[in-house]
Amino acid sequence: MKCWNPTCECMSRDEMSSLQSERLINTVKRVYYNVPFYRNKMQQAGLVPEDIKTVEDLKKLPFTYKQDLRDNYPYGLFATPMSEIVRIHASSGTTGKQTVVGYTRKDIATWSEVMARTLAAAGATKDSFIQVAYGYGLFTGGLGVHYGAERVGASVIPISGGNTSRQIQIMKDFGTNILACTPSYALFLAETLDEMGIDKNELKLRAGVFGAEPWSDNMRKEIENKLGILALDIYGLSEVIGPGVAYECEEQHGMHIPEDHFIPEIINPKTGEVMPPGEKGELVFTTVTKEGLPLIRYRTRDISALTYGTCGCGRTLVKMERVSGRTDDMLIIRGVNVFPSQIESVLLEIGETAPHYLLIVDRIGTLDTLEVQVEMSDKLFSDEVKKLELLEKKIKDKIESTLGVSAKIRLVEPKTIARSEGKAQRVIDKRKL
Ligand code: DLL
Repeated sequence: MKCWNPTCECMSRDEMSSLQSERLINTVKRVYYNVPFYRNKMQQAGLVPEDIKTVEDLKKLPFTYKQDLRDNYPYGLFATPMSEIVRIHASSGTTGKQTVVGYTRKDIATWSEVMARTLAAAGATKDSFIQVAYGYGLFTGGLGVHYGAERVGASVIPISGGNTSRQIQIMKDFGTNILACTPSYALFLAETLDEMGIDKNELKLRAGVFGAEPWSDNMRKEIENKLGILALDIYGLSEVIGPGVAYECEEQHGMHIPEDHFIPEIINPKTGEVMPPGEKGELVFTTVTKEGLPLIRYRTRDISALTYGTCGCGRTLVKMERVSGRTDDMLIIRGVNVFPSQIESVLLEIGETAPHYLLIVDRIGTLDTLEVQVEMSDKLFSDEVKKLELLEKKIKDKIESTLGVSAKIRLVEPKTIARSEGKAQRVIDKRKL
């Protein structure tokens, strides 16, 4: 599969560092003189723009948090006059105010460029048909992929999320080659395909770019088998730009970050210290080309690790490993750290249930409880009780041995766990109520 922009995706480390340094110096100047919030923070840290001379100096700069965006709601961190802003998006999040982000015309061009790289890595060309089933609207998924697909010159099918049987009909009739949606929705589409009695070979689907929520390699295999495609992980967040912050290539081993635009770091979330390559920690981004909302050392709360080197695909861009969870969606159950994605991985590895699950965490007295509800497949549903009990025990034992936490397993009837058309909700934590 072709690189969209070999000059930027395959440059040497030295070339990349000098490009990053030059762009970082400009960004720091821009935010210092245009955004009072950044100026104040730098002054408090005793820094002036001239202190930032190379990308190595990045670690001197203070972090920016989601809360800072909320405190400056809606436009307080924008670095250009509103007359330069041509698009506004927002991400809802579970608590507090929306996070509002703005793009200048050049930012939209940057976004289209990084999304074109993402889609080209999935095999998109001007001959492709790309079905965009991410939501259109304030969410960045739909329009982000849309603009990238147009930049590639593909034929875009802007269907947005929902209306699942129509999605399948269109996929079949319009000859969709690349599907873009959340991995949970991809699975739901696969299930519906089956129900509609359409064989995957009747479709022209070749690849999917799935992201916006955590998923596991086992889930990938499930989607690939059911849809007969190459399933690629794509990552992004509205604050940084939207989708396009990292993308997998055909190697399926980590996501390339277009670091000529977004410089990543991995830090220890407790101490803020920068961690060496390969170690897991919190992902932090600094944007070096954005105009509307430049971000300095933005704490994503996503957990990942970075690896440098030349990839099998030829790209030299740093890779981030699959997001294993968020510093804030980690459940602590009786003192054990549990990420929903770890449980998903166990369920799919056993592979005897449907890939739909819900975690219910509660506290009885002082004791945390974890219930894992998992859907039976139709075949399993008709099995005898004894067999089901054995399966429950098998799941329970496997979760206990892999995660070190005991859980109650409840096999529930097929199709009883709510399906999502966007980001799936997998955890109900009753302890907070
Ligand atoms: O979800 C942007 C996006 C749209 C990415 C479409 C990929 C595809 P937000 O709504 O701001 O933006 O949510 C960002 O979603 O901090 C992660 O916690 C999570 N996330 C996004 N992609 C992945 C992924 C979009 N591939 C938040 N794996 C991020 C795991 C992901 N988590």
